[in-house]
Amino acid sequence: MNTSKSKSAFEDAKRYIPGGVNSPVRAFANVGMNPLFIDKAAGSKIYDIDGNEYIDYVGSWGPMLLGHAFSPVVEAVREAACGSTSFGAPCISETRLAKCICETVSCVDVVRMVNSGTEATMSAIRLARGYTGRNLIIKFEGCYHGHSDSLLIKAGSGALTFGSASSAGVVEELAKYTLVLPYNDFDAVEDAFKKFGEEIAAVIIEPVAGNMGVVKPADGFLLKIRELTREYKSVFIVDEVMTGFRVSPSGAVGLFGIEPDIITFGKIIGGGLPVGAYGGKREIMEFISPLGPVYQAGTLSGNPLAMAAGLAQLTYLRENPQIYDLLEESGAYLEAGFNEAAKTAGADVCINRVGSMMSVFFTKERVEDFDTANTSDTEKFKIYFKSMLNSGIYLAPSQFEAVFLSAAHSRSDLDKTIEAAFKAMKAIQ
Ligand code: KE4
Repeated sequence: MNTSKSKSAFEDAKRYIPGGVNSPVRAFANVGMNPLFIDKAAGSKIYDIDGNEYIDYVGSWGPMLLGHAFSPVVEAVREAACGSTSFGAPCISETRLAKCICETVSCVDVVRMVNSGTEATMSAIRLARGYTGRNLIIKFEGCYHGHSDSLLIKAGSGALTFGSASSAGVVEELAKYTLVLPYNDFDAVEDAFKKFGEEIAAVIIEPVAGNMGVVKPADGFLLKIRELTREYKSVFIVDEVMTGFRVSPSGAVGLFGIEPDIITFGKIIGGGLPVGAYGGKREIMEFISPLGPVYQAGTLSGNPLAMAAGLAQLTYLRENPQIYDLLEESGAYLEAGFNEAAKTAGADVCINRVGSMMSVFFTKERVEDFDTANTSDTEKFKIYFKSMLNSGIYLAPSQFEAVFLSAAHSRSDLDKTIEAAFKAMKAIQ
């Protein structure tokens, strides 16, 4: 694969952009390679500036559920752009997208648009603290909720000890208000509420983790959190930035039958344009300005182009619910093919999948939390990643991310991907 143009583009980018990228994971550091610079994409395919074609399983990290350059989305953006790109004033498309979300996700009475998943979760945390008058929040190890200070926190030294900053620049005094618990650990959550319950403003969780690789919630784990947050009057925040409108028509809350107080959204609801959102019970959401005392704002929140793109994508999904059956079929087909490839090569893998999001871990263990995810052999992942890329398969450049399928991935795309997996699994042995 000739990638010389990408190589020089990366050198050029590094002259003007820190690390040459606008988001760290894109730098391909986790796989020890230079990143590919992308020229264009259509359907399930992505093309780098050297003209190489790949089957894309990053899908812009989730938004491209219907594939790249999906024409209803492109047309909607094109039409909106002709009426200016931003007003900084209310427009009907904001109401239309909000209505679509509220009608599709029953536990959302009202929803506020922002510009990223980070803004959505940051605002939800502030709202929960303002609504309860409490300071403590609980998150789970391995879950990523964007880069706001209260959420860039790693687990404390011992069980039930408060977190410490996982990034430079996060004030340690703030980190102490975040408790980081093991994902799927019922006892840890119960102990935390027994010890701190009256002080806990909120629990935030990825209902299907995608940022330690894909890890499913243990049966009853989300409901246990719902019970405890209700008992102690804490706010239950479910972060559906990745899973929303992906793992079912009404996301993970629909799939698992849970009723959180607040849900955060992103990615798919923007159709590839910058959109985040947080919504939930009216009683809580009305604490947000201009109605209530919790301030939150944004120059480009509800941007007409982003609203048009999100509305086009969500409308198509609502009108074509059979897409979710297709995504499940494709996901199951890919999972079976990868397991067959690993078995044939004698490679130890754990494959976790929920619908159209999947991860391959190179370990004998069942991956059920951050610790078991970290038993994966990341050197083997690098070899697997490079082999797949050389076969024309574009995966997320990190063990701790997910493969994202779209409705545009054809059976022949999947067969080509599985064939590449047979080669990659042999390469790691
Ligand atoms: P953004 O601020 O990146 O739009 O969203 C943050 C976020 C919040 N919650 C969840 C569950 C998320 O997965 C994310 C962002 N996801 C990563 C991919 N694992 C974005 C990729 C990147 O950082 O470049």
